[in-house]
Amino acid sequence: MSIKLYGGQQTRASMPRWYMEEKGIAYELVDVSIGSGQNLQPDFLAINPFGKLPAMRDESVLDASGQPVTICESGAILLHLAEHHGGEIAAPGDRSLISQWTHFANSTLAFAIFVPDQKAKVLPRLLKQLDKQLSEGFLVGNNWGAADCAVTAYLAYIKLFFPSEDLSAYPRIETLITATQQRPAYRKVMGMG
Ligand SMILES: N[C@@H](CCC(=O)N[C@@H](CS)C(=O)NCC(=O)O)C(=O)O
Repeated sequence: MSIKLYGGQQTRASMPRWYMEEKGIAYELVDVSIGSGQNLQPDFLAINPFGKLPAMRDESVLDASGQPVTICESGAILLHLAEHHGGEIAAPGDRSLISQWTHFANSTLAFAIFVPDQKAKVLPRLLKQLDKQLSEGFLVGNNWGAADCAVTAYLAYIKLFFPSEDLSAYPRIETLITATQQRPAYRKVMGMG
């Protein structure tokens, strides 16, 4: 199999994995246990010297020295998949927009969800705008893609990590989270049975 995704239970590997499951992209999952410190062993550090999950090796895409590309960072992996396997780049600007959304999800939205003072000050503003934007369709182009995957995964984290969070002011976000939690591909990668 040309794609190896290195991931572990309850890591951000679920994001690129969800994307590949939804898009029918074949991959091999290599389970790396953080609990037992496998991510810090030489075998895995050769894949990602930072010892972080997820990481991915794609034998169908080569780097400048002709080697299979090996990358880390869930957002970069999603963009790579969108470009090389998901057929998402219909116009040059699509790559820029997908990059914008994966960065937004992994930095701006993630900080607003998980950093306590940001959660109070910034999250409501982001959710209000996302609620509006989600009513306008997919985030990039006319099909579900990497941008939707990244942003939706973080929105769903809100209910996962803060189950009593009241999202009733953002009805489209609530609907999206509920619908996402029912998707077989999402349930599979999140270990929801
Ligand atoms: N921004 C990175 C975060 C990567 C990250 O922090 N991964 C966690 C699991 S979700 C990890 O590998 N933790 C193990 C450690 O830091 O030792 C991404 O989105 O890929």
